[in-house]
Amino acid sequence: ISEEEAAKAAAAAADSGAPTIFDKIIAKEIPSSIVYEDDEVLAFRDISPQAPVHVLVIPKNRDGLTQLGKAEERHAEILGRLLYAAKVVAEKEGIADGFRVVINSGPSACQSVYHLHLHVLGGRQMNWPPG
Ligand code: IU
Repeated sequence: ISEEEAAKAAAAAADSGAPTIFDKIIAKEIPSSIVYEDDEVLAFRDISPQAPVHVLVIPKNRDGLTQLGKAEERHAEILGRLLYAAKVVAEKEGIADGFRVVINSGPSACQSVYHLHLHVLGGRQMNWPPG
């Protein structure tokens, strides 16, 4: 499908709280290209990369974090770990001197998978404003 169709589909996706494909990636039932992993965090290459480096950083235990907009104070620690893992990923990928971290939260931000994830993007000039 085209980029526009993908964006429309993402905008229409809803936060149902149902399990997502990321659970299968965490369980390694679906293969992924893992860049970094620890007890709480998994980072793997996005299947549809938007830059030479495009890695998703996710909590292994979603624990209600379907989207950033649903975060509660008890999530503060894992949110910090995810952000720190993004920096570790950037270093591992050789883009620590310039990279972008994006979180799409909710339909109007075109979130399509309702398991909180950070996009780590780099390896090219990133432009501003984002689309
Ligand atoms: P979004 O922020 O929810 O729109 O991002 C979801 C991302 O998950 C998007 O960039 C997809 O390409 C990516 N992705 C993936 O890497 N593997 C998958 O099996 C699926 C989506 I579904």
